Amino acid sequence: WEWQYLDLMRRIWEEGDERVDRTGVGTRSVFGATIRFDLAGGAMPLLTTKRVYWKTATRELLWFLTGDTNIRSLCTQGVEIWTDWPLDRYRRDNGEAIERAEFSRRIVEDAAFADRWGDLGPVYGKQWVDWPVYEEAGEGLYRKRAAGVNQVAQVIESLKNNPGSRRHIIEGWNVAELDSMALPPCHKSYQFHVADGRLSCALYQRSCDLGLGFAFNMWSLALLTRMFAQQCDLEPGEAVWMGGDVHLYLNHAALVEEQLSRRPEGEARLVIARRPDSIFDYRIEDFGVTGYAPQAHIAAPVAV
Ligand code: THF
Repeated sequence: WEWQYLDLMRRIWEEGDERVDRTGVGTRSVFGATIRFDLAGGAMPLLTTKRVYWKTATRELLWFLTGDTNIRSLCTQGVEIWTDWPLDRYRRDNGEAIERAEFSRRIVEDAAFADRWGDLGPVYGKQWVDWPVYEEAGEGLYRKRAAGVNQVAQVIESLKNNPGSRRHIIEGWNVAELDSMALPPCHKSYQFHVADGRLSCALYQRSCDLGLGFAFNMWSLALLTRMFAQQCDLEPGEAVWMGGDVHLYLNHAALVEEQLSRRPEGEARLVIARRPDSIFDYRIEDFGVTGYAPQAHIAAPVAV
């Protein structure tokens, strides 16, 4: 499967449309791409042409499932993949040249500071488990209902009770709240599908950083599918990834060259140590990977 990724990378680097993107870094991009992976037998789409920190990606996914949108619990676990956005805002608002490590340390040590500066707005976690609902409050007024919609719990229920449905969807793109998010969702829409006792999931990702984010996004798609399958007593089927604007940042040239010179080798498998009571009860210790012997990590900067 990894050749699908490497071929897409080469095509974008050689033929992609070059533009100055939102971040000012510049990208080459193509529009519309699909990558498929068969999850049968515990196989996982973990890139072998560079080391991917799957535990970091897993911690991020578990964080989404808690509904949390503050980076504090990530920073506490040493996960810094979301730190740059709050950091950027803090620097802009305060005109202060604080170091990233110092900012992260304050987020961890000072709860009030984290409340004020660590929140990303109503991003993935909030929309997944608490999508806001409004109810009439009389005199033409509306108020937010105390509990929103838990899309994750609803999809688990619909998979159990009505597996043949074509509506098993978890949506992150809440149009009315996009403006209050640090970043509008990239992996915005997940659709599950049951056929022949197997659970598949398709992700539509409107925008994909192929050099950096994709490895995480593909892993999380597969992991989420495995967790859903376990909870619904189904066998894992396929993970189908669909990208809209799929791009390579121009400052990832060294990564692209190095990765395209490597060849995939081996296949990772996921072991889930127990069957938690619900989709919300997984812990990082529940997951193990076997057969993963990747080539060296390739560092690359993230565009904010
Ligand atoms: N913005 C951009 N420009 N790229 C992205 O991939 C991205 N995301 C999330 C939101 N905005 C994005 C953030 N997710 C890394 C991984 C995932 C991220 C952000 C950054 C990253 O730096 N990964 C490194 C090191 C990881 C580590 O140190 O643990 C890597 O080599 O994988 C995509 O959803």
